[in-house]
Amino acid sequence: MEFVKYEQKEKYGIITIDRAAALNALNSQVLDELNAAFDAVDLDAVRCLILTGAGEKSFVAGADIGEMSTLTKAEGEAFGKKGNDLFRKIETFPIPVIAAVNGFALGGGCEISMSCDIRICSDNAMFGQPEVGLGITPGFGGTQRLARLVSPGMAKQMIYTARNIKADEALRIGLVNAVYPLEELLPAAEKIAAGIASQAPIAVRNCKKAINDGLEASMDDAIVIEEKLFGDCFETEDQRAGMGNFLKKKDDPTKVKVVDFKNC
Ligand code: CO8
Repeated sequence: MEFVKYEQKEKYGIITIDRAAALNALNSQVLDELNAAFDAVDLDAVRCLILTGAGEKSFVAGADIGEMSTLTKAEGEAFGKKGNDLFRKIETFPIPVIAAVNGFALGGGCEISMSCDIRICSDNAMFGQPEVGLGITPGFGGTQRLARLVSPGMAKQMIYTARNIKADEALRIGLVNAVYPLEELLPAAEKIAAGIASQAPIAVRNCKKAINDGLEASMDDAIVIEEKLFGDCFETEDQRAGMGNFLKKKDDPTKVKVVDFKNC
């Protein structure tokens, strides 16, 4: 692949968008390569993914404006669908995906980060949905995910004004979980990924599915979704081993595991 790199590190993998000449902007080729990279992940070995951008300036500076500039209505819809299909694949990917946002996350860049389970960023990160300034709407899910992740009012202000926000503001409104100096961002993402990968993998997958599916359902239906996925865990070795270890005091139950987001 030309613009997407993949590295597997023990039980987690790192997908890097590497199109430095255009600040990692998403053209059709990048979207196709990302799609292929997710399809190629060995889900028997890998329990968590990190998505990041190459370089020190930009995570993803948006969809490729040059490519979009000549699209017809039908082509615009098709391009939107290409991005949306990929982002939905990321959102519903069986294992957690952490966005390590290392700089600009504008337009499609903010949108792809929002399709990930967890967002952390560097202190030079900048988030925004500048589309209305270009005469378009956010087309890769931004109108939907931003309103759900922060609040409709904050999403509307960001989208209608096309103003970008810095890392500290993204943290304040809950768009990211933590902010790090740039050089500490990837190590922090790897620490989180390794921490997730050390947990019972089927339980983690079931949690992702329960949270995602439940958020799209009524509370009555959502708790049934949770009950089913909870019940499924009782057919796993991990449940027997995990509870057995506790009962045999193999895992010191007095060891309280409390951390803040930045250090977990
Ligand atoms: N598309 C294409 N090329 C880009 C993009 C982009 N989004 N962003 C940056 N580049 C290119 C620049 O053209 C430039 O290339 P070159 O060196 O050949 O001139 C190179 O990257 C470096 O960029 P700058 O020189 O502009 O770097 P600066 O540090 O001065 O500025 C910015 C950085 C502020 C990020 C600036 O590049 C910028 O404003 N970029 C555009 C940001 C933007 O508006 N993004 C949103 C795009 S729209 C979108 O994402 C819609 C998603 C939904 C699509 C649905 C379709 C139906």
